[in-house]
Amino acid sequence: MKAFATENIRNLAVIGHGDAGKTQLIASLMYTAGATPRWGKTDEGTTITDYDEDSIARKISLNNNFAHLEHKDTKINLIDTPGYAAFVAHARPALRVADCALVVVDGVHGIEVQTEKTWQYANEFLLPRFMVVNKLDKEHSDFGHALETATSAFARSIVPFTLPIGTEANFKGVVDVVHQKAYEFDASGKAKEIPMPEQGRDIFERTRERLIEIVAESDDELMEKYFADGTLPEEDIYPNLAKAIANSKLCPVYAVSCTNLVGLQILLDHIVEFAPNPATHEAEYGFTNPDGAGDRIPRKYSNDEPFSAYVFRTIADPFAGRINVMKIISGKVNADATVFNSTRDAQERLGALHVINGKTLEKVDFAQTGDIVAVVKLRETQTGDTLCDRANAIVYPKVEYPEAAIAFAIEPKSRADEEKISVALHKILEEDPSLHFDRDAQTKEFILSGSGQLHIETVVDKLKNRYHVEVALHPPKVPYKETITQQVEVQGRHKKQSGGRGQFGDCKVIFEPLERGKGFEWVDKIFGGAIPQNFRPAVEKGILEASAGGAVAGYPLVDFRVTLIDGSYHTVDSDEHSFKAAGRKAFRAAMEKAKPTLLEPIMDVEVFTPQEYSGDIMGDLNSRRGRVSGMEMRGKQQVVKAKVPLSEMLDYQSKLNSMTQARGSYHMQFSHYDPLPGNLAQKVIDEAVKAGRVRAHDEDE
Ligand SMILES: Nc1nc2c(ncn2[C@@H]2O[C@H](COP(=O)(O)OP(=O)(O)OP(=O)(O)O)[C@@H](O)[C@H]2O)c(=O)[nH]1
Ligand SMILES: [Mg+2]
Repeated sequence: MKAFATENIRNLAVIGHGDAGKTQLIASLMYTAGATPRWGKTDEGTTITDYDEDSIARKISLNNNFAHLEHKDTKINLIDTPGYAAFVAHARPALRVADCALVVVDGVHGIEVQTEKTWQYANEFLLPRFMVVNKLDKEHSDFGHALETATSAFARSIVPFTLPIGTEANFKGVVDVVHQKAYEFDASGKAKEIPMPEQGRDIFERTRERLIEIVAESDDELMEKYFADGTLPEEDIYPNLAKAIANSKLCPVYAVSCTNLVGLQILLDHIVEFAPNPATHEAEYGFTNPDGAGDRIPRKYSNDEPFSAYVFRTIADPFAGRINVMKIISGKVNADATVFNSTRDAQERLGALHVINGKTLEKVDFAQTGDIVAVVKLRETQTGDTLCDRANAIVYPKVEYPEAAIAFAIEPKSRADEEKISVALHKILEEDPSLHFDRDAQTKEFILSGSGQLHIETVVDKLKNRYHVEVALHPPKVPYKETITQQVEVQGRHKKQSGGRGQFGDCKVIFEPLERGKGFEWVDKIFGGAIPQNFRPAVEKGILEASAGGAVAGYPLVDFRVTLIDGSYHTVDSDEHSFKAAGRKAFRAAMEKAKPTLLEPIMDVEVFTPQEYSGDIMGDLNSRRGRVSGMEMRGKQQVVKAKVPLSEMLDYQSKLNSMTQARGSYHMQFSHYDPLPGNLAQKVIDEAVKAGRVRAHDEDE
């Protein structure tokens, strides 16, 4: 692979909703450009970027992967990102290092939930955008409709740079609106110029007019020229279109079919001509110290600046070992260079540098500003780290991932599995910053948290297939709580006589239920000195401690008030310890009579779905004890809002996928606690007893 100057590099993060065809687009672009002799297909599991067995088996991308091609003396680096809800957060580091986002839209469905989400991510990183409307060979595909959904969803000028010739099965060519030419494509994706078609002439003219307007609006002088002549010379149009794109004023749209290789060569031409190169950025900002501490320093994208690079992906390769992928932000770097990891204050020797195509690494001698390269087997470097010149240290801010949404306990199946699990999980975590791993101090269980059930399931698969560690996946834990339903008055009396000084504490208290969310209240209503002032907090403490272990199933008791009304003490034998014990006894006595019950968390749920499935979704939510509270349209998506118990939502993602053919998505957050219905409560209690979480009332002291 030859070296490319910064101006001749394009870094594109391919983003969009799951199934839009991102992985196929990259495979088809590679084939069209002649970068691969064989045309990879997602349906056959032969694409460059979905190479790992989990992706092939599930037919979805699970993490960021890479491909690059050469077109018109330009190196185009393509980062394939996942569009599936559980993995879509990986698009963030890809967008962080890309110089342009390539948004892939399904030509049948138009803009979908994850298209919007990844678009928001791209906004965060202030990224210019290209858009591809894909699958225009398919029945019911509609370029105009897809474009409409885009313009109504996003605030910027979204204008076709190519228009389709023919529809569905007859989609055979495109009109290049910018250069005013028409093309057809042969079986290998090569463009052949044809006469401009008469059909659709009006749309073409309107679109071109709009482009010229956008160019005119970008500059006062051009505006005057435009008013005087009614148009602009070609030499003013092209560079100013590129500028409008780089300034995020304009998003060009391309009509393509990845399965028929229609429109792709023109897309490549336009990427070279109009997509920003890395040096288009004015500067990147870092800090002198990790975690954003110290001075803020600008760094230009230039070979003349000191070396710096941001590591945005780690791959645990079973053969090569740990692969770190970085974007060179400034300077030049040679293979075998010694660099400084400024995030960890450590020296690293780079070894060989590589460019990446899927699982294939190819050695290069050096890399320049703007390029994306991989290094193997660094000692300490991880995703999110900065590598740089020690004398000119800089630390770039890390890309943040969203919080984990769900936690599962996993249990190694055998002793051997237990021994291997930590090492294996450590490697998986290096690859996946959206995953978290804890060990519960009390139960000794391994807790994995991630973005959804599917996410955790892929981790379990990886443990098994790649690291030969077998684990059982336990259902996620629901944080139940307990409360009381009746007011009771009880006595707690603790008395022990065993030679020497005895123990004595005695209290009379009233327990009463409080409203949901009130927690715990303590009221001291003792008049006089039935219990000395200094022992009363011990009673409260004893009750609180006991309430943490619950009354029926070991969950914390909440929403109750305790009023201390009377008691007695002994001048010699009474002490704090005795009154704490009295408090605990009062608690237990109260639980015998106050009719304790279980509370369950209720979630606010929003489901996004194509309209045709909303009936099924509501029916299903009802069967999950949910209460649908509203419906609205957002773009082309129907949003169903409901309150649903958390315990009913644990398997929701997979059900939603099967109901909507993977086109629905949802999010939820905690709303409030409600009483758990009797039959379900009994189940939870039985389980708690079986798990040994409810202790028999020990006659302590
Ligand atoms: N008819 C038709 N099908 C296409 C086209 N492009 C992709 N597909 C199909 O769409 C499906 C999804 O393609 P992928 O490339 O895996 O989609 P993706 O966007 O990478 O999906 P995720 O990785 O899950 O986000 C596959 O079955 C492809 O064959 C196209 O131009 N026309
Ligand atoms: Mg994919």
